[in-house]
Amino acid sequence: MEKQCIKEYMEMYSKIAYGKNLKYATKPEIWGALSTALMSQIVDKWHDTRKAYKAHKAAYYLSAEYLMGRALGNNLINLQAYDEIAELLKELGVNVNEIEEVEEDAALGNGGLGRLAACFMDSSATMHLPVQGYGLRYRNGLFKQYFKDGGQLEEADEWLGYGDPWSIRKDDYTVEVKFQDMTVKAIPYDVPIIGYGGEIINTLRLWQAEPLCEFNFNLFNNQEYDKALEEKNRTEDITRVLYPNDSNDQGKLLRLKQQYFLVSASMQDIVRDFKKHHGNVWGDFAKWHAIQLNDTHPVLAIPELIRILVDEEGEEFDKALDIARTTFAYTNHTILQEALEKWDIRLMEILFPRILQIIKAIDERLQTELGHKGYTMEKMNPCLILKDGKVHMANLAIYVGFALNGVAKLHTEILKETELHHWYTLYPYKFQNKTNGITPRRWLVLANRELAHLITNRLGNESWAMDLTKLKQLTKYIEDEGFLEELMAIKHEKKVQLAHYIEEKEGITIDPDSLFDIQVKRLHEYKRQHLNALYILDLYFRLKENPELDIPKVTFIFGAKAFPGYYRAKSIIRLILAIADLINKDEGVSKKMKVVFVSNYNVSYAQKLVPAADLSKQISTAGKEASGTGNMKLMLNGAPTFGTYDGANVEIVGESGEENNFIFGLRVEDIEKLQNNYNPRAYYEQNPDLKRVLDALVDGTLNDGGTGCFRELYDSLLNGVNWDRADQYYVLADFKAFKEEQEKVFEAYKNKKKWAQMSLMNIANSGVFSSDRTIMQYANEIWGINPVE
Ligand code: 9GP
Repeated sequence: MEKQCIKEYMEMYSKIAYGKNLKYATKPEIWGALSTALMSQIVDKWHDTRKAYKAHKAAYYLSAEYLMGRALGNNLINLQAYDEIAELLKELGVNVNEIEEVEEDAALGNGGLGRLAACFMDSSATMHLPVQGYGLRYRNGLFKQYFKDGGQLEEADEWLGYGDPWSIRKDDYTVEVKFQDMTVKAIPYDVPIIGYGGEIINTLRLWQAEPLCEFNFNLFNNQEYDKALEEKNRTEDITRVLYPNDSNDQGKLLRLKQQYFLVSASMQDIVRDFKKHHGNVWGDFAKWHAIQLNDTHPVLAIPELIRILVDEEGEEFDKALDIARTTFAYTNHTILQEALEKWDIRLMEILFPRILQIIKAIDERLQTELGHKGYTMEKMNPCLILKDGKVHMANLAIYVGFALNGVAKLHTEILKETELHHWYTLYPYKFQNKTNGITPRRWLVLANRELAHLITNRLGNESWAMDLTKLKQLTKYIEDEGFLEELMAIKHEKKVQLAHYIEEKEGITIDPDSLFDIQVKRLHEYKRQHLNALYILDLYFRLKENPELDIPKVTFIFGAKAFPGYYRAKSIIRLILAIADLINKDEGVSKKMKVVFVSNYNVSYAQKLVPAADLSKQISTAGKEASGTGNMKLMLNGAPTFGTYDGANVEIVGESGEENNFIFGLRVEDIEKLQNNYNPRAYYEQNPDLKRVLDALVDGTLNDGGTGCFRELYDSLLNGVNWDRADQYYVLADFKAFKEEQEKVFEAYKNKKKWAQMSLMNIANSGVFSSDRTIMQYANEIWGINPVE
């Protein structure tokens, strides 16, 4: 990277874009100028990458979510120019961290699924794989979270406030997307995905919805101003936010519109590109393209491709279906019914009747095939795409797709043996496992530069960042006191940095010498943040009774967004905030423990939290967490897992050893046995500590701001609410085991050397959880694509 060149570009850009000399530029302006300068440096390589890919089969990743986080720091790492640019900024009188901090996160996702997509983009480029991402450019992301009067509130995320130097609008690749009642433009914004080393630059293409016509001139002239802009607003709503509230038909229609908008634009783009390079030899389509459907959100791509082939290219329906059957593969990321989408047939009829017609034709083929196999209607039922007035998206993906994968070994087993057993008996060869992974560049090289330096020093070079299994070599330091001390000094430094940030952002003082016990992830009952909260409350009561209780000083840290319409998730946030308030204000107890719920948890916050964690809390109900990826990030940064035998925790423990983690609670098979006669009230009655904390929800100990939501939560655990069974996620059943395991944590933490060794064993054995490994498995075992030189 030519430092001088970058500087000159920044000076010029500052004059053109901001009308001022660079030395007067504000921090956001410096960020804009630097980012644009870097873009100018990569454009040729980006172009070369595209050219090199033309002769190869490519994979396309279709996803409603990409949780990218900030671009600048990560791109500097991948360009291996971080230190150089830091120096340049120093010459300009600013610190690189301050410039990184002004960037808003591109939070175009909700949780693990979206962050996985982002890690896959990074790994594809790093492994030189021809993979292109397709997604939506939500102008206002998901939402920003803040706390007021003890609860979560949401506001629009204006992440584009300082502009978007990290994408290029490509008007010449615009396509039109047609709905029954309107036609809109899909404008691509291309985001460069810089592979580590900077040689390969892949593309993430994000579509933005825009109207065919800015406003209706005649209506405006007639002074009907709102009406004149109606079409524009209706169009822009399509890519305004991720997961708009779908509690009524209007909301459902908007979500469906979003999904079709994404897939129609992407399929038109792929077909256009295919025709340009291969003419209309449709029989070759799957030789050149594999399309991965990330969960059910992009499954409409299947009928859309068929529609294009039949209606626009004149292919026969069965031929088009065959092409689809060799092109699409589907990843399942959850077994929770709420996330396995089923859309009302009547809504599809309103928006795109032709697509519905195609889905019906596919369903007929399915029924015929099953009929030939001797299936009765009853046996067919679980596989049907159309039933009960709904379109079952996962069934469509599984029937047409040539492969379907789960995201951790346990999850894939559950799919085969239980959730999708009916499909497994039909097509066992379609089922695969691809255990998730995370990119070591963002989650170690960037987020924990101190630890990355230590590793590079000891291993002799940086090649571990491209082959994470090399971390295994660190096990040779297991008895090396000097190394262990250095490791713990880095952990302490990261805790100091986090403590400063939390002080500044949340106004809460925490002690870096305390044990940082961290649970960060989406808020959901199955993830059981409330189990952690109930334990903390129990510890509070015990400390009140006995201030001398022999535990190390501890800070419990949470970070999570609750979906705006998910009432009980919001109650759990309120509960944790109330517990934090009670404890942090208690002069005596707060000397021993504190509780912090950080606001607006996002990728950038995670980059600060993950390296500072002493303990990684992964306590989902066994069988419910498909994989988890936060667990891998925390492991890579040296935090032992405190978790249930669920998702990828199983594999984490398998790699680093049970003795280096804290595993507790019911396993899948225990829950299977328990489920038919589970009586949470028995646990409540037999365990006085559990009774005490649950009673605290309703006896006035905790303030729920007059909402009544703690009572509702209490009822959900003990009595069941509406038609739901009491304590569906076995919180009460696991409380005792949780508590016993946490005691073991406190005991282990007292032995500093032992703890450092546990931490080291986690780092050293995390290599398999690199998303480079995962993406190579997708490439080899599903897509049939190869790295390109
Ligand atoms: O809940 C899963 C999480 O366990 C997994 O790690 C992640 C990536 O595979 O996907 C999450 N699923 C969703 O966000 C929705 O299906």
